[in-house]
Amino acid sequence: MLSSKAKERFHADPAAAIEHELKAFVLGSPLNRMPTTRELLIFDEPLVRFADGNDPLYKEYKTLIDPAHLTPFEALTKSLEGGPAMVPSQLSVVSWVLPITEETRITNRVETKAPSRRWSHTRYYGEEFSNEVRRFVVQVLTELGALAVAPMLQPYFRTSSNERVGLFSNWSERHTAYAAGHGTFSLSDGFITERGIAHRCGSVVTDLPLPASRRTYADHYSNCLFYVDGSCRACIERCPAGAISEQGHDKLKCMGYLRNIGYLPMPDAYDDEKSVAGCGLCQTKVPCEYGIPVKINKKTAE
Ligand code: B12
Ligand code: SF4
Ligand code: SF4
Repeated sequence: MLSSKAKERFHADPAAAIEHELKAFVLGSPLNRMPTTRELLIFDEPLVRFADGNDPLYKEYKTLIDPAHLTPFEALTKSLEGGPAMVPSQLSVVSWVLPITEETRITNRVETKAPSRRWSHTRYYGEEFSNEVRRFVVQVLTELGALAVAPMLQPYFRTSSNERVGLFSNWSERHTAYAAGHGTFSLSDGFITERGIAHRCGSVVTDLPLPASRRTYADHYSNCLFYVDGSCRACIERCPAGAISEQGHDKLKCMGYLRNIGYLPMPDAYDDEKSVAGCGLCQTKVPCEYGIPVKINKKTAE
């Protein structure tokens, strides 16, 4: 339930109010806590930006990814009874990035074969919490009388594969993050934001008018050192599966490795401890781990 103060904030400046609510929810939620050490957060304060639901990029994604990749209009329409007539043509997308904490990143840096327990917990409990964030944003927008949907929570959400891009889903969170100007893709396939590549991200489509955030990057690879000046390649060395090369990321090799690790065996696991291993070694102990390396290098040279 939104307080009357929160409603006032929404009335005055909806974009700033959503950012405020989202940050407060992430930092205050008891679900954003490591199961082993409740004092530790799973995610730091989120980055919040907005994409224009009619951004031509979404049409481009149909060619770049697959015709099945949904536009915001399709994502909202498919979730409502009543079809297209119910959905206004002007839509916005709230996009957020949940940076993985330093405490977790440090533990993953020393690993060389499988992720640390905290990384694995971020994969399992962190994704459960990400879904809570999705539900929270939908609830806030609905309370304000707006239409809202988190495509990843819909029964229509699915992953698939094609010859062009291999594995893909019909709603790529990172492609919306790109549209909202959060950052760019990279050699390892991860998405590099102001808070680096070690994060999870999410989004909600709404008909609440929100000002689209500016994209300031020259192209979709500008934050990765390899694409900027041919240097770095640290992720190639980090990957235990040999899934990253100068040609990019081999999704099948990566997925095969993730499946192989499967659930981390934890001999001292407490009752009910869940661990989807994940991996993410290519997202720690690399120059893009917690910032934009291109900017960091520039600053060091000054
Ligand atoms: C399927 C999937 C996988 C597959 C395939 C990944 C992939 N790259 O598509 C596998 C199993 C391999 C995988 C592995 C991992 N995943 Co995963 N996965 C997904 C999922 C469910 C869908 C991804 C998708 O739709 N991809 C679409 C395709 C098309 O993307 P793509 O091929 O990478 O895109 C390329 C092209 O578009 C290209 N491109 C070419 N021309 C152009 C032009 C323009 C204009 C643009 C914009 C782009 C572009 O650039 C991109 C990069 O090369 C998402 C959740 C979601 N719904 O988004 C999570 C997600 C991508 N995974 C995530 C994570 C964290 C992981 C792991 C680290 C596992 C873990 N948790 O420990 C590893 C990392 C692997 C890696 N090196 O990136 C995060 C990524 C966050 C981040 N930091 O980038 C996501 C977003 C989940 C989340 N909710 O946060 N994953
Ligand atoms: S480790 Fe280097 S080459 Fe790999 S994604 Fe990060 S910046 Fe790019
Ligand atoms: S997630 Fe692991 S296996 Fe996949 S590319 Fe990164 S380091 Fe390699």
